[in-house]
Amino acid sequence: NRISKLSALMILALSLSAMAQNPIIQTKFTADPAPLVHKDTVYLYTTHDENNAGPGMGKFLMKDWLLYTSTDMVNWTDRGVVASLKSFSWGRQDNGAWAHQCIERNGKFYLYCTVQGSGIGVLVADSPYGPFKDPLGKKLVGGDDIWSTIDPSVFIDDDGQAYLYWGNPSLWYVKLNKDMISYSGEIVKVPEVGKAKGQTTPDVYHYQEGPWAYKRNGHYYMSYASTCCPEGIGYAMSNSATGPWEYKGYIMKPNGKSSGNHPGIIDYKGKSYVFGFNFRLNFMLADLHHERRSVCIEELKYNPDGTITEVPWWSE
Ligand code: FUB
Repeated sequence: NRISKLSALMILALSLSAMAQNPIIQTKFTADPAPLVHKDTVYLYTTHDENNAGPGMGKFLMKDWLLYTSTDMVNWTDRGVVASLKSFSWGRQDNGAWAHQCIERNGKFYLYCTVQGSGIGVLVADSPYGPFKDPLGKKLVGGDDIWSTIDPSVFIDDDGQAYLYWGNPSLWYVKLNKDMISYSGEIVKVPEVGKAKGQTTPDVYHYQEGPWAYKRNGHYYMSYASTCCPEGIGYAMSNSATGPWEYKGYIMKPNGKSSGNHPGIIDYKGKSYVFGFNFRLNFMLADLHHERRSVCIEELKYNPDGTITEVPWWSE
């Protein structure tokens, strides 16, 4: 009887540990996951919520960007800080290292970063580990509406045209030149991403922030954090990188206990994954401070028509 109790406990422990994958990083607070698949490795760039902000320090305290790598989506190696506010001489230095994305082109790695309140900049490196340097010495985008110039996402289409998307509460894009550090043409405001067909008023599906643009099997996808708060992850599809975008549904519905979300989506070794974040570590640590977040992953399934099967809130 004692043996069967022990085996029951062991089975429980094993199933708990199998479920205890999220959050995938438990030694630092991380958010805004931007995974990059390069050769056989997933390079996961994250923002970094510092945990020493006391009351009155504001919601976010974010000064640098971190890198983790994995070759099995289970074990993540901490590669440390890859860039910080100090990487940009033109931006504020005290706080505001918000969402980012790294993309590879012709052997160079381009890390697009939000310096919140200052604009979006780009850093370049010869390796995904860095060192990342600012080739421009000035912001790449960010005009009068500087407070909404956040959350860059970059996508390179099959014809070689690259697009930079960003924005809160509207989605914007511009065509990047082949050098990836300059652009041509107008900056375009994308009309109404995330309305269901025929719908005339915004609702919880609606685009809020955190775009993640990609192409898969001929379909263009725009995933994003849906209307704040709490935020879920919504997505729209199109026949082109410039839209029009048709709202398709939730990838993940919002959860009342959390406020934010921010998608990053990849295919890796025959499976698809959505990254985002939850607040579990923060809750476990007695709610240290509101914006102390932790990156999570769930497997994603596509239907034959390219639509995505909704996944439940991050398993813990
Ligand atoms: O992490 C700071 C900001 O919170 C991001 O830029 C937004 O997408 C939201 O996740």
